[in-house]
Amino acid sequence: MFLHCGKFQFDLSRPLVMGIVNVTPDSFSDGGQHASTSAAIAHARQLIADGADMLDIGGESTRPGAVAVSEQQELDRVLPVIEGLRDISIPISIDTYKPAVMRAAIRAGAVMVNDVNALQAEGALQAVAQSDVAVCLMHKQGTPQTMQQRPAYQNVMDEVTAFLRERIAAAVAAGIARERLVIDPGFGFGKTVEHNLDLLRGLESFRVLGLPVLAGLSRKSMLGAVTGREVDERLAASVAAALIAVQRGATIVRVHDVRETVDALKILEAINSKQ
Ligand code: 8Y4
Repeated sequence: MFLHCGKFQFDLSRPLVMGIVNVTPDSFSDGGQHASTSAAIAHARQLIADGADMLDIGGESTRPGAVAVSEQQELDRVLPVIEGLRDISIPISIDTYKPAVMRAAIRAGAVMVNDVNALQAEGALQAVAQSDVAVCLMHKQGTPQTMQQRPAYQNVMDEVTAFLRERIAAAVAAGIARERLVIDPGFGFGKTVEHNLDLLRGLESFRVLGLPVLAGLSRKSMLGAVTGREVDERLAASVAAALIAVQRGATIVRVHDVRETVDALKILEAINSKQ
């Protein structure tokens, strides 16, 4: 399987590690815009050194309960970071659901849109269709503000699959070639621990949709629920979850801890590429 990402073309016979770069001032307190820009650029360069295959740059927290930021605020956060990374050799994904941010980020060099809203915003399908970038269509139930209040499904696998099927059809109808699409069950987005475990257990079933699967499990609360660990102590659980996801068919894993995840995937690769 291949993924067409602007000027990049990924061979997905080997799993890819997407490193998370957050550009949110709360991580860097009172240093102002410049401080968070340089910190994010430095972090991005470290993730590349650690072996990331791509970077996901986001300027709005989508954690449960997080507050929305304005379009201008988001642009002010992410554009200087994308521009500051012009010299890197790996692709940049922009984590946004806002069409204006998608367009500006693509103009600045992003080659993938990671949309937790699966291009449902007004103008989002068109923003991506009028470019040649890849897009990740993610499932969520509800909005980041309310999604963890009372997640409910008849059958989480079936409902997530049906939603992704519909968004794939919408993207293709808008003129986005299948070669540019990635799908994602959206771990933690309007799901209980049991729903998340069902999705990870059943991840192989998404194969029926015929598209590469991205899994984002890194440090998420389901790992805290299972291990009893706080968010900063979920490294081992995150690496384990990424490895399980890849063994069950994920071809991209979105992670904070790139170095450790790359090492784990090397062991899997070593046993799978038998002599
Ligand atoms: C600690 C740190 C605990 C981070 C929770 C979190 C996904 C995603 C996010 C995902 C795709 C997050 C932007 C949530 N998760 N994009 N984005 N897939 N495609 N929470 O699973 O990392 S943000």
